[in-house]
Amino acid sequence: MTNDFPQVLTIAGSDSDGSAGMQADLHTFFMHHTYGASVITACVAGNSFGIHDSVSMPVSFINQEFKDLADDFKILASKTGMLADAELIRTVVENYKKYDFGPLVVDPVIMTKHGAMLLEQAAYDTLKEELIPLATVLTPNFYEAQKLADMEINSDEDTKVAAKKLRDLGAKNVIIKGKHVAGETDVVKDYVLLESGEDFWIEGPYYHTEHKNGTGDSLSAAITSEIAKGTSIADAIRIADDYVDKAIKNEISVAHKFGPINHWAK
Ligand code: PXL
Repeated sequence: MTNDFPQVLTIAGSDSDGSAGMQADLHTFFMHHTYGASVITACVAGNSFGIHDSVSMPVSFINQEFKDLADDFKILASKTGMLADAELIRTVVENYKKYDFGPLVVDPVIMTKHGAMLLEQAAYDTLKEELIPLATVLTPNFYEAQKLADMEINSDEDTKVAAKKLRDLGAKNVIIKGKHVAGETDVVKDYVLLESGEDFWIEGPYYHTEHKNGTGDSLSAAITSEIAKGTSIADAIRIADDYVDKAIKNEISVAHKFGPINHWAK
């Protein structure tokens, strides 16, 4: 009986406005009927206009969070989000290797959807060399994929080559989230390359809305939940993509500027 209910873990930063980071993960876990636990790595103060301050948690505190969860819970799948610096990434890697917290979904929070860097160079190297090799699923956006694969992506063929390079870094399965090119097309294409070598595209409409905060966090959190429930990786990714599509399409009115997606959308 103990610990029969599917439990998942987010290892991420807290976003005070509730739209992204750990809060988006927890909304998503809830909507996918999984119980969400959290290892908080950093706290961000911000709102829909932007991020205004952040602090990292001490290593000893993060170690204690992992230990407390390992002592009591049965985590079936985990995900990482914002990991502010190299020491923090190393701490997460050590703890993840020490305990059994299931398959790991790595959302490499390196760059925003608009291409701005969120991680300093030393942290980037640690993420690439130590965390990504642990990934069951890696979920970079277009810019993160370009940076990690060390190449420009200008075509579908390029996307496929980049995904293979990300697999060569050690990630078992990869989804590269597509870029919207203003004025060119209103379709966004995500590319999935599975461990088996099978690959597929997921195409969806581009929605002209500013309520898109937490999109990447929610996609990776939904994949994590589905994996915990025993869904195949391919289906977990499809279900997660569909969830995020609906959550963007059915906008809710919260905050003034770059608002959250709608987790209740059906
Ligand atoms: O969505 C990326 C992200 C992840 N984690 C935290 C954030 C953000 C973006 O604002 O604040 C804590």
